[in-house]
Order: sequence, then C-alpha cells, then structure tokens
Amino acid sequence: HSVVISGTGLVQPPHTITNAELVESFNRFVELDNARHADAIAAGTRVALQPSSVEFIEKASGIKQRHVFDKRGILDPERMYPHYAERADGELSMMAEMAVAAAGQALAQAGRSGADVDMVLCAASNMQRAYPAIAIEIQQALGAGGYGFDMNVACSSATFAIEQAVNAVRAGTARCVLVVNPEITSGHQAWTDRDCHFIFGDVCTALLIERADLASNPGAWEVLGTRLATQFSNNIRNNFGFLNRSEDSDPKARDKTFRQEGRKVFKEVVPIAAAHIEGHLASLGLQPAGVRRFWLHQANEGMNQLVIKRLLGEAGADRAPLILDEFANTASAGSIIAFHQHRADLAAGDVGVVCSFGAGYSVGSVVVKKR
Ligand code: CO8
Repeated sequence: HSVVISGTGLVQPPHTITNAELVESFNRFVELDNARHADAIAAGTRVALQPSSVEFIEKASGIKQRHVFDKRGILDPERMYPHYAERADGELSMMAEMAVAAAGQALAQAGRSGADVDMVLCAASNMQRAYPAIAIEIQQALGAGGYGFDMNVACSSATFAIEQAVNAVRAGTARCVLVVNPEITSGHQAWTDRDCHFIFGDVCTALLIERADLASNPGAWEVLGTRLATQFSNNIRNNFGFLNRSEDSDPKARDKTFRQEGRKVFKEVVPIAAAHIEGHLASLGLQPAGVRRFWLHQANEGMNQLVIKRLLGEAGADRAPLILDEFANTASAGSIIAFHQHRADLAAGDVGVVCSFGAGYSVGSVVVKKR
C-alpha cells in the first residue's frame, strides 16, 4: 500500500518564558546560591556559579523564548523547576491530555474521527509513568480501536514512530495510525545549569498516517521513504530511571536530568545528519537540490545552517525554516512543528524531507511528496 501523512496537529502549553525573564531568574538564583556558599567559595573549596546572558543564548542557539506548562516554579529562584500537581489514577495524565488535543487537530485536518484510528504511537523523550502505556490511555480517550504503545528514541522519537506507522500500514496490520509527541521537557530540563538552562520548551505534535487509497484529504503527503540510524554516544545523557531507588541515588541529582557535551554534539551530529539525508535521497533517486523544503530537528540554528550548507551550499530560511526561536528545542516534536507550520505553500509534486537528530545518537529521515 502507498502511505500518506493526512493531518498534523500542534498544541503548546499556556505560558511563555522569554530569554530576558529566564536570565533574570537564573541570575537571581546564582546570586542566592553564591551567597549561601560564600564561605566555601572564599576558601576555594567551591567554584562560584556564573551568570547567564540573553546575548549568549541568542548567539549560541537562536532560541528567543519557550512555551512551558508552569512558568512560576521554573522562574522561582528558590525552586528552579516546574510544579505539577499529582493526578489521580482516574484522571487523564498530562501527556495524554496534550496528546488528545493535538490529535484532535490532526484528525480534523484529515477528515477523520478517533474511531477511525487503529494504532496509536506515543513517541517522546520521556514517559510520565512506567505503565499502563500512555498510548493506550490516549487510545481510550479518543475511542480508537486496534492497539497502541509508547516508544522513546529521544529527539528522534517522531521520525522513528513515523517509520513504524508507515510499515504497519504497508504491511496491512493497521490502516490509520496516530503518532503523538507530547514533550514535557520542562520536567527533565536542568534549569540551574548555565550551559543548558535555556535549551528546552514544552509542546505536543500529532500526525495521522493512513493508506493513500483510503485517505480523503486531497492535501495529503505521500511518504516516499523512511530511513533510521543510531550510533551510541554518551554526549547527551540522562540517568533518570526506575532503578534509581535501588541504587540509593538522589532523584534530584544533576545526572538525573538532561545533560550534554553541547560542542561535541554540534560537531559530531552535523556530518552524520547531512550524510544520512544525502544517502537516503540518493536511494530514492533524488538530489538535495531537488528538495523543496527541509524540516529539520530544532536544537540549534547554527547546526541547521551547517547541515543545509553541506547539502546545498548556501540556502535561505525558505529551504529550512526555523521554529526554535519561538519554541526552543522541543525534542522529538521540533521537526514536526516545522512541517506543521511550513508546508502550506508547497505545490503538488513538491518533495520535502523531515529529519531529526539527537540523543542516542539517533537520526531519522522521512521523504514526502505533496499529492
Ligand atoms: N551565558 C553566558 N555564557 C555561557 C552560557 C550562558 N548561558 N553558557 C555557557 N557559557 C559560556 C561557556 O562557559 C563558555 O565559556 P568559556 O569559553 O570561557 O569556556 C562559552 O560560553 C562557550 O560555551 P559553549 O562552548 O558551551 O557554547 P556553544 O557555542 O557550544 O553553545 C550550545 C552551547 C547552545 C549548547 C551548543 O553547543 C549547542 O546547541 N549544541 C548542539 C546541542 C544539541 O543539538 N543537542 C541536542 C539536544 S538533544 C535533543 O534535542 C533531545 C534530547 C532529549 C530531550 C530530553 C528532554 C529534557
């Protein structure tokens, strides 16, 4: 069966934090922390924390703001992480709630209802609980049939899920697959680490993937091919996990949140991503120059410019639109936000590439053609 992406959805949480607001609270935290440890700093047994700056953040990353669920907790210099109320077992979880909202948009765009869905993939960098799967909770909330499961490939969760969806539809084991990417990155962001406190934002994207001959949306996107690759690296790592209790480790320790060697990631991932896209296109008889648009992973503006430079030489924002200025890094959702917001101007027959890259390392590309 030929397979199409027939709808997308995007939901952002209610609060926005600008770089100026973020830096103001971070620098207040630094002052308080240094004052609290003034004796140790004076004795040379502790290194004083350094302030952050808006200029650095914008120059190093291209990020100008981020959407988050709880601005107050994050910006409270005595707390520095969000506060989320624990929900009862009978209530919809935070991840399922935002996924259901994003799914509603994707279904409406495709002219479908929840009952048409027969596979649900909840693909994200973090799962709110161990079980039951968030995907099954979403399946029930939407009145979908078939089956669902959760999957995590960090930043590449969405593209890896698209391949699973496309393969299921091609094999005939599913007809209409919902892929959702609820990324509550604020929960695992290291808000007190100057090197990365500005990186992430919360968001949820959704995609509907169907058999082409059954899709009613004339504006659907045919999937020409998918390609996934992984290569182990510790340069982006989070040691949070279910064995932490048994290890008697501190659940609030620095290594139980996101950390990275940002410079190394930047240097190593650019050539991997560019070669991956080039190889995938070549296998389909296509050249980068023939691709109308690249919807790239949204981690760093300079990184995306370098990937495009390797593929095309110079190219403007029209070829590879940026959304991280508004959303920051939203892990697996970033390239899907770009696809959601920047595809309406393409014409029938135009080819585009969705490409994610990040922790793992993992890289996933999806080549699509407008019907
Ligand atoms: N303010 C002022 N100065 C700063 C700040 C700051 N906030 N932070 C660092 N500096 C200083 C440094 O101390 C350093 O000083 P010195 O030169 O004296 O040592 C100097 O500025 C330069 O620092 P860096 O070399 O670290 O700066 P870079 O230009 O490399 O920029 C970035 C840092 C922005 C992190 C950059 O390296 C980057 O974006 N790299 C790519 C990272 C990337 O793509 N990572 C993938 C992310 S993973 C993902 O997308 C999903 C993971 C799973 C999600 C998990 C959910 C939470």
